[in-house]
Amino acid sequence: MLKLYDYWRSGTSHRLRIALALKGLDYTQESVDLLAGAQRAPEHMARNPQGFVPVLDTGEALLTQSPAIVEWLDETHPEPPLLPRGPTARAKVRAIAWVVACDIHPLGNQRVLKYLREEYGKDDAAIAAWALRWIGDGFAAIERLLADGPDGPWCWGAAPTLADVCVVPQIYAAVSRYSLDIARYPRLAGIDAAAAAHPAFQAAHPTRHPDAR
Ligand SMILES: N[C@@H](CCC(=O)N[C@@H](CS)C(=O)NCC(=O)O)C(=O)O
Repeated sequence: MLKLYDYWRSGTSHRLRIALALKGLDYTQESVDLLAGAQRAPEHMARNPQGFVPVLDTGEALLTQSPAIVEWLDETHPEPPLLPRGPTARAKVRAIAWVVACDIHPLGNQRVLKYLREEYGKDDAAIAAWALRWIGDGFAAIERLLADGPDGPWCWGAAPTLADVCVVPQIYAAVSRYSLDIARYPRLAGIDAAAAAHPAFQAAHPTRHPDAR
C-alpha cells in the first residue's frame, strides 16, 4: 500500500493527491505539520533530506520531489495517462507544469516568505506583493502557452495532465492566500472550473483533507 506524507495546505502535496485520485489509487496518509516544524524532525529528515513534503513511500522506496513522484505514478500506473503521446506534446505539457513547479512555487514557498519577513523585515503587504509578482508573471506566460496548444477545458485538451496537476493547486494558493482574481486569466479560470467539477480534483482538495482548518 502506498503511503503519502503530506500537509493539508501544501501545494506540492495537493499535486500528489490529485495524481493519486486521477489514477484511482488507494493510499494511507500521515500528516507532517509544517506549522509545528515537524518537517525538520529527525524521522521526517530521514524520509526526505530536504525536510519537505510530500514524500511517497512506495513500499520499496521513499520518493521525493512532487513532479518526479507524479511521473513515477504515471509510469507505474499508466491509465489514465498524465502525459500526451508524442515527444513535442509531452515537452509542452511539462513546460506548463514547470512554469509552476520551477518558476512560481519556489518563490512563494512559506520558507522563502518567512525568510523575507524575518531577515528583511517585510510586512504582510510586501510579502503578498512579492508572491503575486511571480504568480502574475507565471500565469501570464501560461495563458500564452495554453493559447498555443489545443482547446480546453484542461491545459492540454480534453483530459487532465501533469500540467493541470501542477496548475490547479497554484491557482488555489493564489486565490485563497492572496485573493487573486483568476478571471484575469480566462484559460486558467476555465481549468479551475473544470477541476471544481471533477471528482478526483474534488477529492484531493485541501478543504477535504482530514487536517483542514
Ligand atoms: N520541489 C519540491 C518542493 C517541496 C516543498 O517546497 N514543500 C513545501 C510545502 S508546499 C514544504 O515542505 N515546506 C516545508 C518548509 O519549507 O519547511 C516538490 O515539488 O516536492
